Amino acid sequence: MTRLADLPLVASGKVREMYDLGDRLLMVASDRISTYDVVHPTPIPDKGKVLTGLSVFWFQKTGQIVPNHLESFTEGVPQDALGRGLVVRRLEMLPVECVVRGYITGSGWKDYQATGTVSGVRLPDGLEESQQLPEPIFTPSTKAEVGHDEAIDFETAARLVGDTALMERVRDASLELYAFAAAHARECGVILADTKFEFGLDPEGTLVVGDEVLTPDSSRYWPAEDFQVGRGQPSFDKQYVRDWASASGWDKAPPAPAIPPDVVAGTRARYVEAYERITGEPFQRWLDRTATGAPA
Ligand code: Q0T
Repeated sequence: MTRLADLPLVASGKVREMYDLGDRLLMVASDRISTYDVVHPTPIPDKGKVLTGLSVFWFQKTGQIVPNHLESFTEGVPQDALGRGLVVRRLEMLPVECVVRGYITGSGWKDYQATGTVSGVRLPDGLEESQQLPEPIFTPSTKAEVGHDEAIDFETAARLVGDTALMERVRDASLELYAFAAAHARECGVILADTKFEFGLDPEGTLVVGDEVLTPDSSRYWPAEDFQVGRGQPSFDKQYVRDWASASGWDKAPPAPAIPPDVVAGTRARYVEAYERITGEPFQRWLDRTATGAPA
């Protein structure tokens, strides 16, 4: 487990950590990877840097749509976190996960098959697995401390947040961010099937996007050239690991198996490909920009 310098740990997740910098926070993405919700003992080299570079790309591209918590990816980032660490503003986080779905897949597909709805949103009859929805839908969920987030309807989310008008702004901001990002991704040959945002309020009460945004860990990205409705889609980033894990006979119960070198290399290449398709820049450029910690 990562333990940076001597910074106090604020929060630790399966694949990243948040540290206390005093008046700011430091988010650090690790190279750890999970499949079927279990973290493998083998890291994917540069995965944390790819996700951090993608998050910065999207924070910069969407900052005019909704303000976000990014302050710096250079100044203030400790040497051993350069490229995978972000200095962010402290927010009062809202206690809901803000999911937007443009396609019906994953838990949304399960819920739709069982009830015809997702998070209380009624969908047309006869949708096929992975089908694009008539329009993107906002499907909030709880923030579970352990285990799986649970889908909730808009009214339940508004009650948790304690302010229906604020929840309407959160929903509208989420849908705007998704529409912008999905259109950009599609031009890059990538389908943004769904994504999850987390929001907070700054000390002035302004609504601000926090967390990581539009990374492969917070989103489902599908290569457009492989898309076929009526079946589950191969994930852009994790499919090598999932295919290998299935063939290995692993029962998906912890502990996850070590990943062999060829699967590690293939998976790293997929992460880098996602970065390069979406940003239009060589991943090496991100490594160079973050090599010294000097202001960009
Ligand atoms: C947070 C205040 O990131 C988390 O866990 C990672 C292991 C969850 N978390 C978010 C916060 C943020 C953000 N992002 C913020 N800007 N201000 N708190 C705390 N925990």
